[in-house]
Amino acid sequence: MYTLYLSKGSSALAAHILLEEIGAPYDTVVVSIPDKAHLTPDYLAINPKGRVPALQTPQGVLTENTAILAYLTQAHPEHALAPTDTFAFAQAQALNSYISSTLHVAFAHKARAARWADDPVAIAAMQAKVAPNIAEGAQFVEDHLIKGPWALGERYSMCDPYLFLVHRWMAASQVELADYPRLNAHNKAMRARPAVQAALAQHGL
Ligand SMILES: N[C@@H](CCC(=O)N[C@@H](CS)C(=O)NCC(=O)O)C(=O)O
Repeated sequence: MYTLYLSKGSSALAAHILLEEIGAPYDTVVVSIPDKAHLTPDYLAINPKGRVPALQTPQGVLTENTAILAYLTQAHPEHALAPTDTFAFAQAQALNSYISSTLHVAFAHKARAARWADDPVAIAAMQAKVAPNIAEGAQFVEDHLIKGPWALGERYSMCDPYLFLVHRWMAASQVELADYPRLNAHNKAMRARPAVQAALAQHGL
């Protein structure tokens, strides 16, 4: 049994989709970021980083989307959610790492710019860079990383739920979506999957 700690609409959606795809028993605990529930002592006892997602597994708590996605994949090998070849697996990790360390961080400057500066002028300047930085990262994904129809090619993988978030960040940053046909096709294919629909419904999306 897994427990996924999530805030609705957050990046926890990626792990949530993967849990639905796998079909393993899980429950969820809503840790509402707007209500600052991620900063309460109860939640900090689970994830001292004060971030979501966190996944309670039979072996302990895991944090970081990249780690959770890879863990669920390897804990349920029967679903073949990642390549078994060492180099191909590393390539999958490279895509997820790019989403985590470049695109998610670029998007975080929208709501969390105060993490990097106190000066309101600097904060506004960083927020103005969100759309161009997301657009640039998405263009890199479009041109180099997404193989199509799924992130890694013909087979659905642990990268797809995470890539799904990129489209959400693009839309939320007013990036011109029409410029990204492969990401748009991926988004459409994702939305047709029952697991994605089930997870989105639980986030009220
Ligand atoms: N690198 C982390 C980032 C986690 C993260 O920042 N999550 C956001 C929600 S999408 C959060 O918890 N934000 C609360 C905050 O920044 O205080 C991961 O991929 O899991």
